[in-house]
Amino acid sequence: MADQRVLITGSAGIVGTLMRPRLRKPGRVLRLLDLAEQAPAEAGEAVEIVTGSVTDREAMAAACAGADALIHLGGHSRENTWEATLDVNINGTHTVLEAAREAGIKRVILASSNHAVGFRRNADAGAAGLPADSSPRPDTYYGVSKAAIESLGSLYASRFAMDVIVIRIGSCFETPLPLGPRGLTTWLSPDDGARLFEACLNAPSPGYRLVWGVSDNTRRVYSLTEAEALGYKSLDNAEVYADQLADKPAPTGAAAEFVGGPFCTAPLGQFN
Ligand code: 15L
Repeated sequence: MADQRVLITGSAGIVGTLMRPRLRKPGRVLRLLDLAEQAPAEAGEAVEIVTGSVTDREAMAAACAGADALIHLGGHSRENTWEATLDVNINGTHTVLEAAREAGIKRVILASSNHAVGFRRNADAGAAGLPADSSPRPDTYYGVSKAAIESLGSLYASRFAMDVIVIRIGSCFETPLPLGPRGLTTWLSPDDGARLFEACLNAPSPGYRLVWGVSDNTRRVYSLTEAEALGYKSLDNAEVYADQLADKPAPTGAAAEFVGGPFCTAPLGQFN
């Protein structure tokens, strides 16, 4: 049987770098696209390194050719100017989806963020957690761009019968420690991240889905029901780091009230 070829955009970014070693497996080739320089293939590592931008139609058409699935992580991952956010995150995702559609890629996974709903209240989460399809309440231009790509994904799934799974990622880092106490709520461990991407790649005929990307943290405020319906099972819990964060100041004010934390008060349109 031919290898499964998975195109990952933004593969040199934080999440992409964490996923590269975790998503490799026999019978799979990872095609890694980024503007930034990437580590060359290790001995025996089935990767194709592509340098290109998600805003470049020709580069995206070439990158999508022959791919079976797409994981779109590319784009600005924090607040930026409106122009840059529009160009790279929203127009870039449109370019990526168009290229995927034209190339006949049927399975697309889009990286959204908790900041699409950053102004939802932690206190409204309830026992099950905030539903994954809570309507957008963005906290930044960045959050607006994530809400927009969720809509684009829905549109492409409905119009073109593509399977599009959008993941509202909490905070995917090696550990929650750099994030401070909020990380005990929002952390998606890299291993859980890989488990979730695998579930998204393998779920039979999911159509359009919106799920949270978070570990089964004791303090989580996001529902896992929707991701679990795809076959995801979290095996990690940020609480094991709680002692190491005990003397760090807890968020206050809006950063404590809303799920977007410090993004809710970050100056709009300013790179930070
Ligand atoms: C995000 O969407 C960012 O890309 C990431 O850098 C983190 O800041 C994360 O949200 C978060 O909320 O911690």
